[in-house]
Amino acid sequence: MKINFKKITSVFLSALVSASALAKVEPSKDKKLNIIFIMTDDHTTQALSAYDKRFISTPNLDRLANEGIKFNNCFVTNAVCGPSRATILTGKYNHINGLTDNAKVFDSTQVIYPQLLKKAGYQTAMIGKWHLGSTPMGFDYYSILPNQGEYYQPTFIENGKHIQEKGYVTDVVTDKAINYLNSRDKEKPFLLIYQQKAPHRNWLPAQRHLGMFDNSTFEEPSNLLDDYSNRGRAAKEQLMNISKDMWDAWDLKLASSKDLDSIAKLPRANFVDAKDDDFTHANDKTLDEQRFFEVFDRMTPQEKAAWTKVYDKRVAEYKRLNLKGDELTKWKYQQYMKDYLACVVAVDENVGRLFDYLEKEGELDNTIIVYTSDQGFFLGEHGFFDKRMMYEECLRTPLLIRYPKAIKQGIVSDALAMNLDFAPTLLDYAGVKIPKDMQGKSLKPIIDNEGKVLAKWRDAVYYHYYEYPSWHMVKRHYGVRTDRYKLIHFYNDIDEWELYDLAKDPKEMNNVYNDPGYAKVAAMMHGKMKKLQKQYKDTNPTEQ
Ligand code: SGN
Ligand code: CA
Repeated sequence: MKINFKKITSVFLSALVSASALAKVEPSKDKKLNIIFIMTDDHTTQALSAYDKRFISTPNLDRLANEGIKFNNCFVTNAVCGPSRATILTGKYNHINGLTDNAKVFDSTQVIYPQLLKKAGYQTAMIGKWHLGSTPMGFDYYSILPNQGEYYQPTFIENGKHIQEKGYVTDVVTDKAINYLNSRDKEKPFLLIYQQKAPHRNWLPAQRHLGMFDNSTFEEPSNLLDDYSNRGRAAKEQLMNISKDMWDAWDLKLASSKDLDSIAKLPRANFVDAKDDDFTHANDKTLDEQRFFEVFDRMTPQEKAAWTKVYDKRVAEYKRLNLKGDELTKWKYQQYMKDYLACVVAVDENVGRLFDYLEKEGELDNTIIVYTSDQGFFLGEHGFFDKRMMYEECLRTPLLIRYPKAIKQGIVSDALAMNLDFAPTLLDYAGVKIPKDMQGKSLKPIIDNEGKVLAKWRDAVYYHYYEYPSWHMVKRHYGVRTDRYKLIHFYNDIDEWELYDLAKDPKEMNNVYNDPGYAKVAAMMHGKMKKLQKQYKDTNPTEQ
């Protein structure tokens, strides 16, 4: 009889590994772990099947949850792109790191966690969406999308040089990540920050996913047709309503091939460049077709032909149905979901490609992999798209972490986690000292406690949003959320308070701030808010 020693050894070894996982191996004593920080843009938990199975299946992302930890309550400090990124890198609130809104430029002389890892011997790379205005510092290699980036044939700035790439952005960012890992120094641990543009507006799916949801009908949120009664002016006066603020060509892809042909004949000088930070164009629908043409025109002739074949059917349906009012809103919601979700499918596939590469290299289990988004997003809840509001759908962001050497498989945490905690957590796992002035906390003790809340853990999170007036016109506000209540103050050109009882009103339809039955709760929440403002040094919140 032939004995397969190799197999026996590997069975024995894997038994040892799982035994040691339960015994909580100290990762710093082990071979230095690698870190991959994966972040997408505007990917909300409703569109990630580890959290919500109503709309889409994301098997590769779910793998992180099944083989690691899923945080159900991870919240951002400010639900908009640049500010969230600045908080993640510095471990500090935006009034401290200076990047209160997307129009500002990040002061890259500040200490960010990749720099500290680099000093500790890590090779560091930043690939994909950066969106902080300044040049990335603290990286051995960077290849970033300028500003928001483009879906088709994206341009990158690679270690200072502009490079025009071919293909679909989600695939290209992954190609670059894999190429980088291939060329790394295999003797040293690495930090790879891999950040997708998708599924950001204006939701252009990859060629292989065009029309993939054409036969699907998505469940509508119960508050898709919200009339904002029992809420204040902030909810009523925003410009992110599916019914009135989505653009026909740019968002809903309702420019037919004929329209696009005629735009193509106009002199290029007619095209107005609506820059991301220039919100004067934010609701100027006269630019709609031109703006769509600009992104469409990046496609190759074959890509354009495949695109119009699919979307001409949508245009024909739109004309044939000739819907009005609520029926039109519901139809728009379906089209929005089709495009947004198709962009998420490409993200999931590409995360799968990255896992395959790591597995082949034998590095998968030696790498702590974090998955998150810069914030959540509204998928029709309250009739909204976009984010910014301190309401649940965009305050919450996905957080999945896999590292089988020290994280038990399939654990779930309801602890109040924050994007403020990411930097301290990663430094902690890497065995690098966490600077005292970082305002977040390492999540490692919670993870070691199998996700269960610790006696000394925070009981509330603090939020502050500043970008007003700007895109979508969401009023400035700050607030505090505990596991049950949420208190928000909208300020600047308004002075209104909202209080929600999330146990009784999880969809935040009923502001109880002036309800005498909630006076005690309101007082308790004011107390927590004051305490956190002091702790985080945001004591003059209306003065930024
Ligand atoms: C663009 C989008 C907005 C979006 C901002 C910020 N408009 O300006 O809808 O809120 O980005 O997004 S678009 O017409 O150009 O698509 S963020 O994720 O970068 O904060
Ligand atoms: Ca974003």
